[in-house]
Amino acid sequence: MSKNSVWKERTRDPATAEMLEKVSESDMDVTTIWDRYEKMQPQCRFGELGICCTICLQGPCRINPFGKEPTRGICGATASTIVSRNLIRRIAGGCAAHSDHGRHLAHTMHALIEGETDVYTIKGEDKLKAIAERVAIDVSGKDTMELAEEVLGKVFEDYSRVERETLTWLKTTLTTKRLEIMDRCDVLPYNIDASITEIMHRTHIGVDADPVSLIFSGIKCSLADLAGEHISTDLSDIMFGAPSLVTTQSNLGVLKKESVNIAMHGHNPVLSEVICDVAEEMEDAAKEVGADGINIVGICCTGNELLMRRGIPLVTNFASQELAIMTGVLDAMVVDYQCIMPSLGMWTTCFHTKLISTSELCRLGGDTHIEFNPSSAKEDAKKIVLLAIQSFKDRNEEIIYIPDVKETACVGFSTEQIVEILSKVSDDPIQYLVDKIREGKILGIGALVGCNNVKVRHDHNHLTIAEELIKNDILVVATGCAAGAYVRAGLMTSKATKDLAGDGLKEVLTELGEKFGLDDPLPPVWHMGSCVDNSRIHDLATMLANKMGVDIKDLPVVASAPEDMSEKAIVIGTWMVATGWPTHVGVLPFIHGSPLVTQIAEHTARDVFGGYFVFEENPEKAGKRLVNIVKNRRWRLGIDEDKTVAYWTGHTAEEIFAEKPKVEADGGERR
Ligand code: NFS
Ligand code: SF4
Repeated sequence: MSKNSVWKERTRDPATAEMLEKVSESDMDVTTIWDRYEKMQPQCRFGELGICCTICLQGPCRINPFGKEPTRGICGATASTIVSRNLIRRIAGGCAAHSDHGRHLAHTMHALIEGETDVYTIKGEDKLKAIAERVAIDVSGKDTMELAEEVLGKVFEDYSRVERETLTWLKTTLTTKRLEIMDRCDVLPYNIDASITEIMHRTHIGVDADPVSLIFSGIKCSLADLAGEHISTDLSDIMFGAPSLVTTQSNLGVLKKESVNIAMHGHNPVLSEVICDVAEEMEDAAKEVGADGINIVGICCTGNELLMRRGIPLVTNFASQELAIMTGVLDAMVVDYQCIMPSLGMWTTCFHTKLISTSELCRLGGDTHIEFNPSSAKEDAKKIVLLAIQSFKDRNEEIIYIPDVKETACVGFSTEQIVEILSKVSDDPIQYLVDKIREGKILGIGALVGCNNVKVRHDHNHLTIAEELIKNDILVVATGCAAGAYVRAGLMTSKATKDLAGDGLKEVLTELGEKFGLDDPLPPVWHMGSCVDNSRIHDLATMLANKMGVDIKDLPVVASAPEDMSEKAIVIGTWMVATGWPTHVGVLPFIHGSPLVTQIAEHTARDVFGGYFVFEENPEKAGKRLVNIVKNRRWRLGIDEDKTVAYWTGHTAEEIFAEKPKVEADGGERR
């Protein structure tokens, strides 16, 4: 057994394993997420099954999962009521996080338009125009600021509408067929905030006890979340530009001993974009303290935003965030909000690293709080960078250890960039993709998204499933910490295409790479951004569906959150199912205490929306199952023959489904 094999059981990332070993050898009084997970064992089974209720103070109430007493909570709530209420409160939590992120971008853009800040500009004029046209604004004769103001007006409307009209960011981003289904099910939200409030109200003691209506209000809120995510992506692209291809390096090895290292961690690009600009101007100040300059790196989705737009290296994803501090060269960890471990305060008190919180929403023990506001953005950013520079002087040279692990990655696959790449090979870019899918060069598309979860080996599920998909000619698009795993593991390289992709996929990626002016194939995993940028994946699928004249539920696509952890992952999974994606999760959500809710997630959802959840903890099995789902959907579309079905029925798919799309909107594929 190699020296750090025990650490390799915890993670598939060599840099993380190396640092875990370092932690074990040190006498620092710190614990990692893995240590704390071990101390937490055994975890509560009632909680795991979702049948513990603390909604009112008569509880906690726990239902006996074996059918014995107690079968109801003190108020009379059944297991299914409790599971549904807990589930949709998580959905509301995820929606709140994403949509509040969108709102903060909207407020920043408002400050820009009102002239309250001169730090931000409209870098994505084309995107602004495209969005304005999409949301039915007459663009003729209007200048950039007028358009921005009108688009922003529509954004604020989606957060505050009184009339029962569907959210603009859903009406203009869903297929017609999807809108019909949603309308029929009465799950089209009119106001993002109201959807969250409605859930908190419904789940209060003594309101909704019907699991089905509870779940449907959860679906409505998940659609509000999709709108909130889409708004976040759109406004970020308007202010900071839509990402385009950029090559960079990632993993802990990008930290530099000689530089002032600043990690930008969290989710919202409004702060990190300014920090990058300001840092460029403050190089001299860094040199004055003996550094050779300022090295900005990213963690989690703020990291993904910077990676996509600026090629800033991603240093870790969620699970390994603490270990960046262990290197002894991280001079500041600057956080906005979401997925920031509360343990960072403990870590930074043991090291010289300054933990700088910047949002009133997110304070941590041991932090230095420098509140960041759009109107004083530059001054705030300067204070933050200066603190990092001063912190450089406090380093303890003796403990410095940077693993020599980094990987190259080609990232920046916004939908705009994808269309541009495809336009090099065809006048009808999306049709090219459709043709390759029909020819079977690309079997389908796999969206690999979501978090790390310490319950599974770090990055292992992400990598195992991606490798299985690309081997089977399924193009992978990725966001969030899944993308963080691929970027650090070398799956976003030409080499990965050459070594790991199936022949058909390799052929297409090679053609695209060459025609786009790269000497090498495009990578087999396309980084589409942060978690709110799942809206980009939604747009890509919608474009494909519209081009093929079908709905997303008919497309040969699958989604997976192999290491799902957060409420945000739950809400994303929910809208993906509702928009027609078969959606795998590798860590079970807390719903299995209710056979009814589990059945809705796995089966009823399929009947109603065409999408459904696939629960599978084994990543090898999950990968194979996802490949089979893609093949099954190809067969249903009439693209491929399925020999088994032909054998048993004596008919081809064409004959079974006389007209296209093959299955009625409220039908759905059967296993
Ligand atoms: Ni998504 Fe991004 Fe990572 Fe999960 Fe957290 S950082 S918003 S929630 S853990 S992928
Ligand atoms: Fe118990 Fe009902 Fe109160 Fe929940 S709401 S804690 S089930 S009494």
